Amino acid sequence: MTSITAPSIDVSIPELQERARTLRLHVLRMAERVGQGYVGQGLGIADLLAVLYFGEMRYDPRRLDWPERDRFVLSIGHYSIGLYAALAEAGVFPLDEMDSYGADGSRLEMSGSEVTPGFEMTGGSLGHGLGQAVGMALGHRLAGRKSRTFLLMSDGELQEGSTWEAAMAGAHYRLDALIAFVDCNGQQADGAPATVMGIEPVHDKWTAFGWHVQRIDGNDIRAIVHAIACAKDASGRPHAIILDTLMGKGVPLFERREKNHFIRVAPEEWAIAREQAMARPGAPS
Ligand SMILES: Cc1ncc(C[n+]2csc(CCOP(=O)(O)OP(=O)(O)O)c2C)c(N)n1
Repeated sequence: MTSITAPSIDVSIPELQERARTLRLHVLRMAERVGQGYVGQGLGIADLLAVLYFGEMRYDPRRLDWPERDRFVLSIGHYSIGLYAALAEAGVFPLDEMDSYGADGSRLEMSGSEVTPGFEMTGGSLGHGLGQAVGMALGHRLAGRKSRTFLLMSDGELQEGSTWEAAMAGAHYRLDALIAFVDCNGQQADGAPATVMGIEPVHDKWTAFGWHVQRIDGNDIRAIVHAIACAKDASGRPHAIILDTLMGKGVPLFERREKNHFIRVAPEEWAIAREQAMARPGAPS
């Protein structure tokens, strides 16, 4: 790959879809090693990560401390399996390192942290990502850098007070180089957010906090690309892109699970899952 990936999508939608399929296979490879995990999250967010890491973000996999790089901040440490897949595919660390996922002493822990090359923050304790991303975006501006900050947070994190304090600060400082993606997958550890502590109307809440807001199908690569382009055209406010995603997306065996937060998978199910992830949508089965 080129050393610094081009900003603003100079790759085709089918290429990005192919990347997303590869990321899903990487997620399954890692999860199979440990037989369980946050598989649904990794599969559900593969489309976003394909767009960011293989089209949109400016970064250099061989120079992770390049000050001008765009930042991807993963607030939700338990989604790290998805980010490991993207970083390995991008060449930040060797593909074979994925086989150490979850093992003692591995740099690929089940809940991601800064020991992993390419991670910008340690995210196990939820509700801190937006505050850190706001700080980073403000820091870039003060330093005169063009870097953009992309954040991925979850619907469960909308129940944290710290999220809304940071949202207020982001709007106050008019951080328009900050894009926060909110993964609304409709689940959290104890069930649906609606039954734990209701979060809707999510769009209206971000709007009321002064953000430029869009809500899209987070598993539609074309829609993700379009939403990022629209965010670039709207200056003076930070951007929230709410993603409606399906946990387990791309593997029907997992898409159908009622509780998908942390799954255990029977040994014989992995081959089926792999086969399903390899199938190209629309291709004859
Ligand atoms: C501050 C904090 N509180 C609680 C937890 C425990 N916890 C880990 S994942 C999780 C669910 C959070 O919701 P969400 O990220 O929406 O869940 P998912 O979509 O992954 O099912 C919780 C409560 C935590 N890690 N940090």
